[in-house]
Amino acid sequence: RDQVAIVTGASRGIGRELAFQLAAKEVKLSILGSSEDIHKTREDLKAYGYADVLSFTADVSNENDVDHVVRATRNAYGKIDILINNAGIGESKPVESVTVEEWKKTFDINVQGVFLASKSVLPFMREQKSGTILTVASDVSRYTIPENGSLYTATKYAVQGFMGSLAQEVRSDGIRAGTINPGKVDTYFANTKQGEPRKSDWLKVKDIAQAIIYMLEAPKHMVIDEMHLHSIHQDYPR
Ligand code: NJP
Repeated sequence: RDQVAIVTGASRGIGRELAFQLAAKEVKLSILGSSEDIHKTREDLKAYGYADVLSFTADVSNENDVDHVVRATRNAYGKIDILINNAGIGESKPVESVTVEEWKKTFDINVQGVFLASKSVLPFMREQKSGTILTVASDVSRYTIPENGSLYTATKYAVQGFMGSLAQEVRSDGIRAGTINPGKVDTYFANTKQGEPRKSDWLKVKDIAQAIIYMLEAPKHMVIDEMHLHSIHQDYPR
């Protein structure tokens, strides 16, 4: 009750569903995405009767954008209990056709974005002596995939290392940090559409949002470092 959460990448996919599930638990929300679609999520939440929602067009790889969202959240709600680093991009391409621009952009969003948002909320969480930072990484942050995923995999390995180290750094101030590592989820990821027939046996956004809520609702003295989950139908390379 009375919790305040920032969710990045809530225009669609996992982040949008998570926003609905958190709002249903009366969590006050700040949601952000790089496109105007983020405001549609807020309007839809309001249409469901969830009033405490701020929405921001903000790029997670831009320090000013991220700091603005964090400050505005703290000013509006007085505290920040939860940060969900969910925004992310990725495309499958053989290494020799990945451009340096694509490499940098993917790292900027998937890795620097997690760093910037975590850095920005930490002073407030340290002051409060509490908080939870969860990052949606990927099953590829522990395994590799046979699908031209070198760039995407590299970013998620980086995030896994960052979050593991962060968890150690902040726990003495009562702050928990962890990752959730899904297999294939039916979203709009990599320029696809939600609900495509080929994705019928993939995990659903509801599954991931529910798992994140489970991690958030764990007793405050308990840290779930990593949660790995995948569809029972997914081949699982190790
Ligand atoms: O993807 P999608 P997911 N700044 O494309 C936002 C991970 N994951 O829900 O910017 C701020 O439906 C974008 O909004 P907008 C994955 O790596 C997925 O599947 O307004 N926001 C949208 O809301 C990622 O970390 C699978 O267009 C930015 C959201 O991000 C997380 O799950 C498997 C942004 C993406 O929604 C959520 O992805 C896995 C920016 N610069 C891990 N750029 C999977 N789907 O199979 C994008 O292992 N966004």
